Amino acid sequence: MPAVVLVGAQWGDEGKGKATDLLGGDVDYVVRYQGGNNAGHTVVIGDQKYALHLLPTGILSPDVVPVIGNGVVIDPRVLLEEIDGLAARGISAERLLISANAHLIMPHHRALDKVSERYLGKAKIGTTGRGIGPAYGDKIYRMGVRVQDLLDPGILAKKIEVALTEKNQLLTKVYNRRGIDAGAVVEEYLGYAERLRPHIADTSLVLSKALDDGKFVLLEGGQGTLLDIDHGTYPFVTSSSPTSGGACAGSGIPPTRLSKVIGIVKAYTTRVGSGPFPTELTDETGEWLRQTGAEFGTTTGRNRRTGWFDAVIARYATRINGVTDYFLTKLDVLSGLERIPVCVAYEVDGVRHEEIPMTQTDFHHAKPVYEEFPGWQEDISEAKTFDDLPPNAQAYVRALEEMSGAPISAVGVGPARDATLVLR
Ligand code: 2SA
Ligand code: GDP
Ligand code: MG
Repeated sequence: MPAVVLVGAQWGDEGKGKATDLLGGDVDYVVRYQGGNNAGHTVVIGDQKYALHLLPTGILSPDVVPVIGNGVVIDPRVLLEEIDGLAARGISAERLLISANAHLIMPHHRALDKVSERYLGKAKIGTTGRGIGPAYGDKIYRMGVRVQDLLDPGILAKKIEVALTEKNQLLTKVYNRRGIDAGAVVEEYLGYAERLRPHIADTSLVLSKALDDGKFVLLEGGQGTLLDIDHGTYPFVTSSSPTSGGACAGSGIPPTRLSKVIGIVKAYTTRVGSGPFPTELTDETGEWLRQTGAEFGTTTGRNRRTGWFDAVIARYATRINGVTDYFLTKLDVLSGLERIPVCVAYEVDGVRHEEIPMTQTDFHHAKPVYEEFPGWQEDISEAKTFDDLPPNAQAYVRALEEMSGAPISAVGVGPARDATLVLR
């Protein structure tokens, strides 16, 4: 059986949580492969709403094994809070597997994330403040503390002491903050170790055997293509690889075992944090999209920036991820508009660009070239099939499909699990 990757095609918050949950019934394992508790996936099941940050969405499907892969950075305090929060609502995390190779977010990562953003001032990235960048920085710098270190108190203490010797210099001397006591951190993390121990596993081995046994594995991305550390709008990106290539590195599943890449794309565009966003609307239409689409951060509650659909970005996401199918979400949000502009190309200093410009400087200056589509006035949230959609909504979906370069297999018309039209 195959492994399927699910990726965000824009700047995140496309509705990946809902898409993963929808596939949950057919899937045996759901694997998070990058990011940490910066992610926020909202899933609506009946009258219940769940906001997941670190736990894979598969946690909500009782027959699925949720896996936190090696590519994730884990804040154990947040993970345990999330597990306890779900337990209070009757959802067990007993099946959860956590890679022994995943890295831990430490208190100094959270502290450094916040102070470095303040230090950057107007040039700030607009991070979620969860310590993501500093944790990945230490991983690459080979100074990280891994999940498996929780199993060896001596190693854990040594690693924390070494890390804090350097980081406390930074916190106190450069940023003028209070230092962090290594002994207290060791004690705190040894407490987490007790609870996490039963979940720690060699997850790449588990997944390899599962695939050999014919199980269906879904790799669930956080954030989105344009927030990828390599392929996104650097430096206004997250510090990991949400794109499909990252799914292999972050899970230990080789590329030859992937059969499909499902791109999740919103019928318009949003972004949280700083950085270029050519189709951004800073007027009342943008505010209308924010309110109608409930575009507020699932993790931080921040206002999401909003704008029209950008087909240049969708084409880019198709290419970078090798998208085989798209799930188009939030079409219902656009109901009631007279006309719907779609960005088909950019203009930079009078020159038309069909692709994202090579340099970030040009991308910052990119002006969208719009093609307008007629809107529809009907409420489409009760539609059950594609044919139930008004002709203009059908034409809009077909146009996005044509421009994106990959087939749209499903269309979301509401937050609920069943508010989905399956096209093929
Ligand atoms: P970080 O914290 O280092 O990963 O921030 C770097 C950039 O990545 C963006 N980022 C996100 N963008 C959209 N959604 C995300 N998850 C939450 C959500 C965001 C929230 O689901 O709504 O609640 O604010 C997410 N996580 C990281 C971030 O805004 C920076 O631009
Ligand atoms: P993720 O980070 O990609 O999982 O997305 P988020 O959960 O952060 O944000 C997507 C939001 O859109 C969530 O509140 C979902 O419940 C909601 N949503 C998903 N699909 C649809 C849809 O088709 N229509 C509407 N109206 N809302 C949707
Ligand atoms: Mg989100």
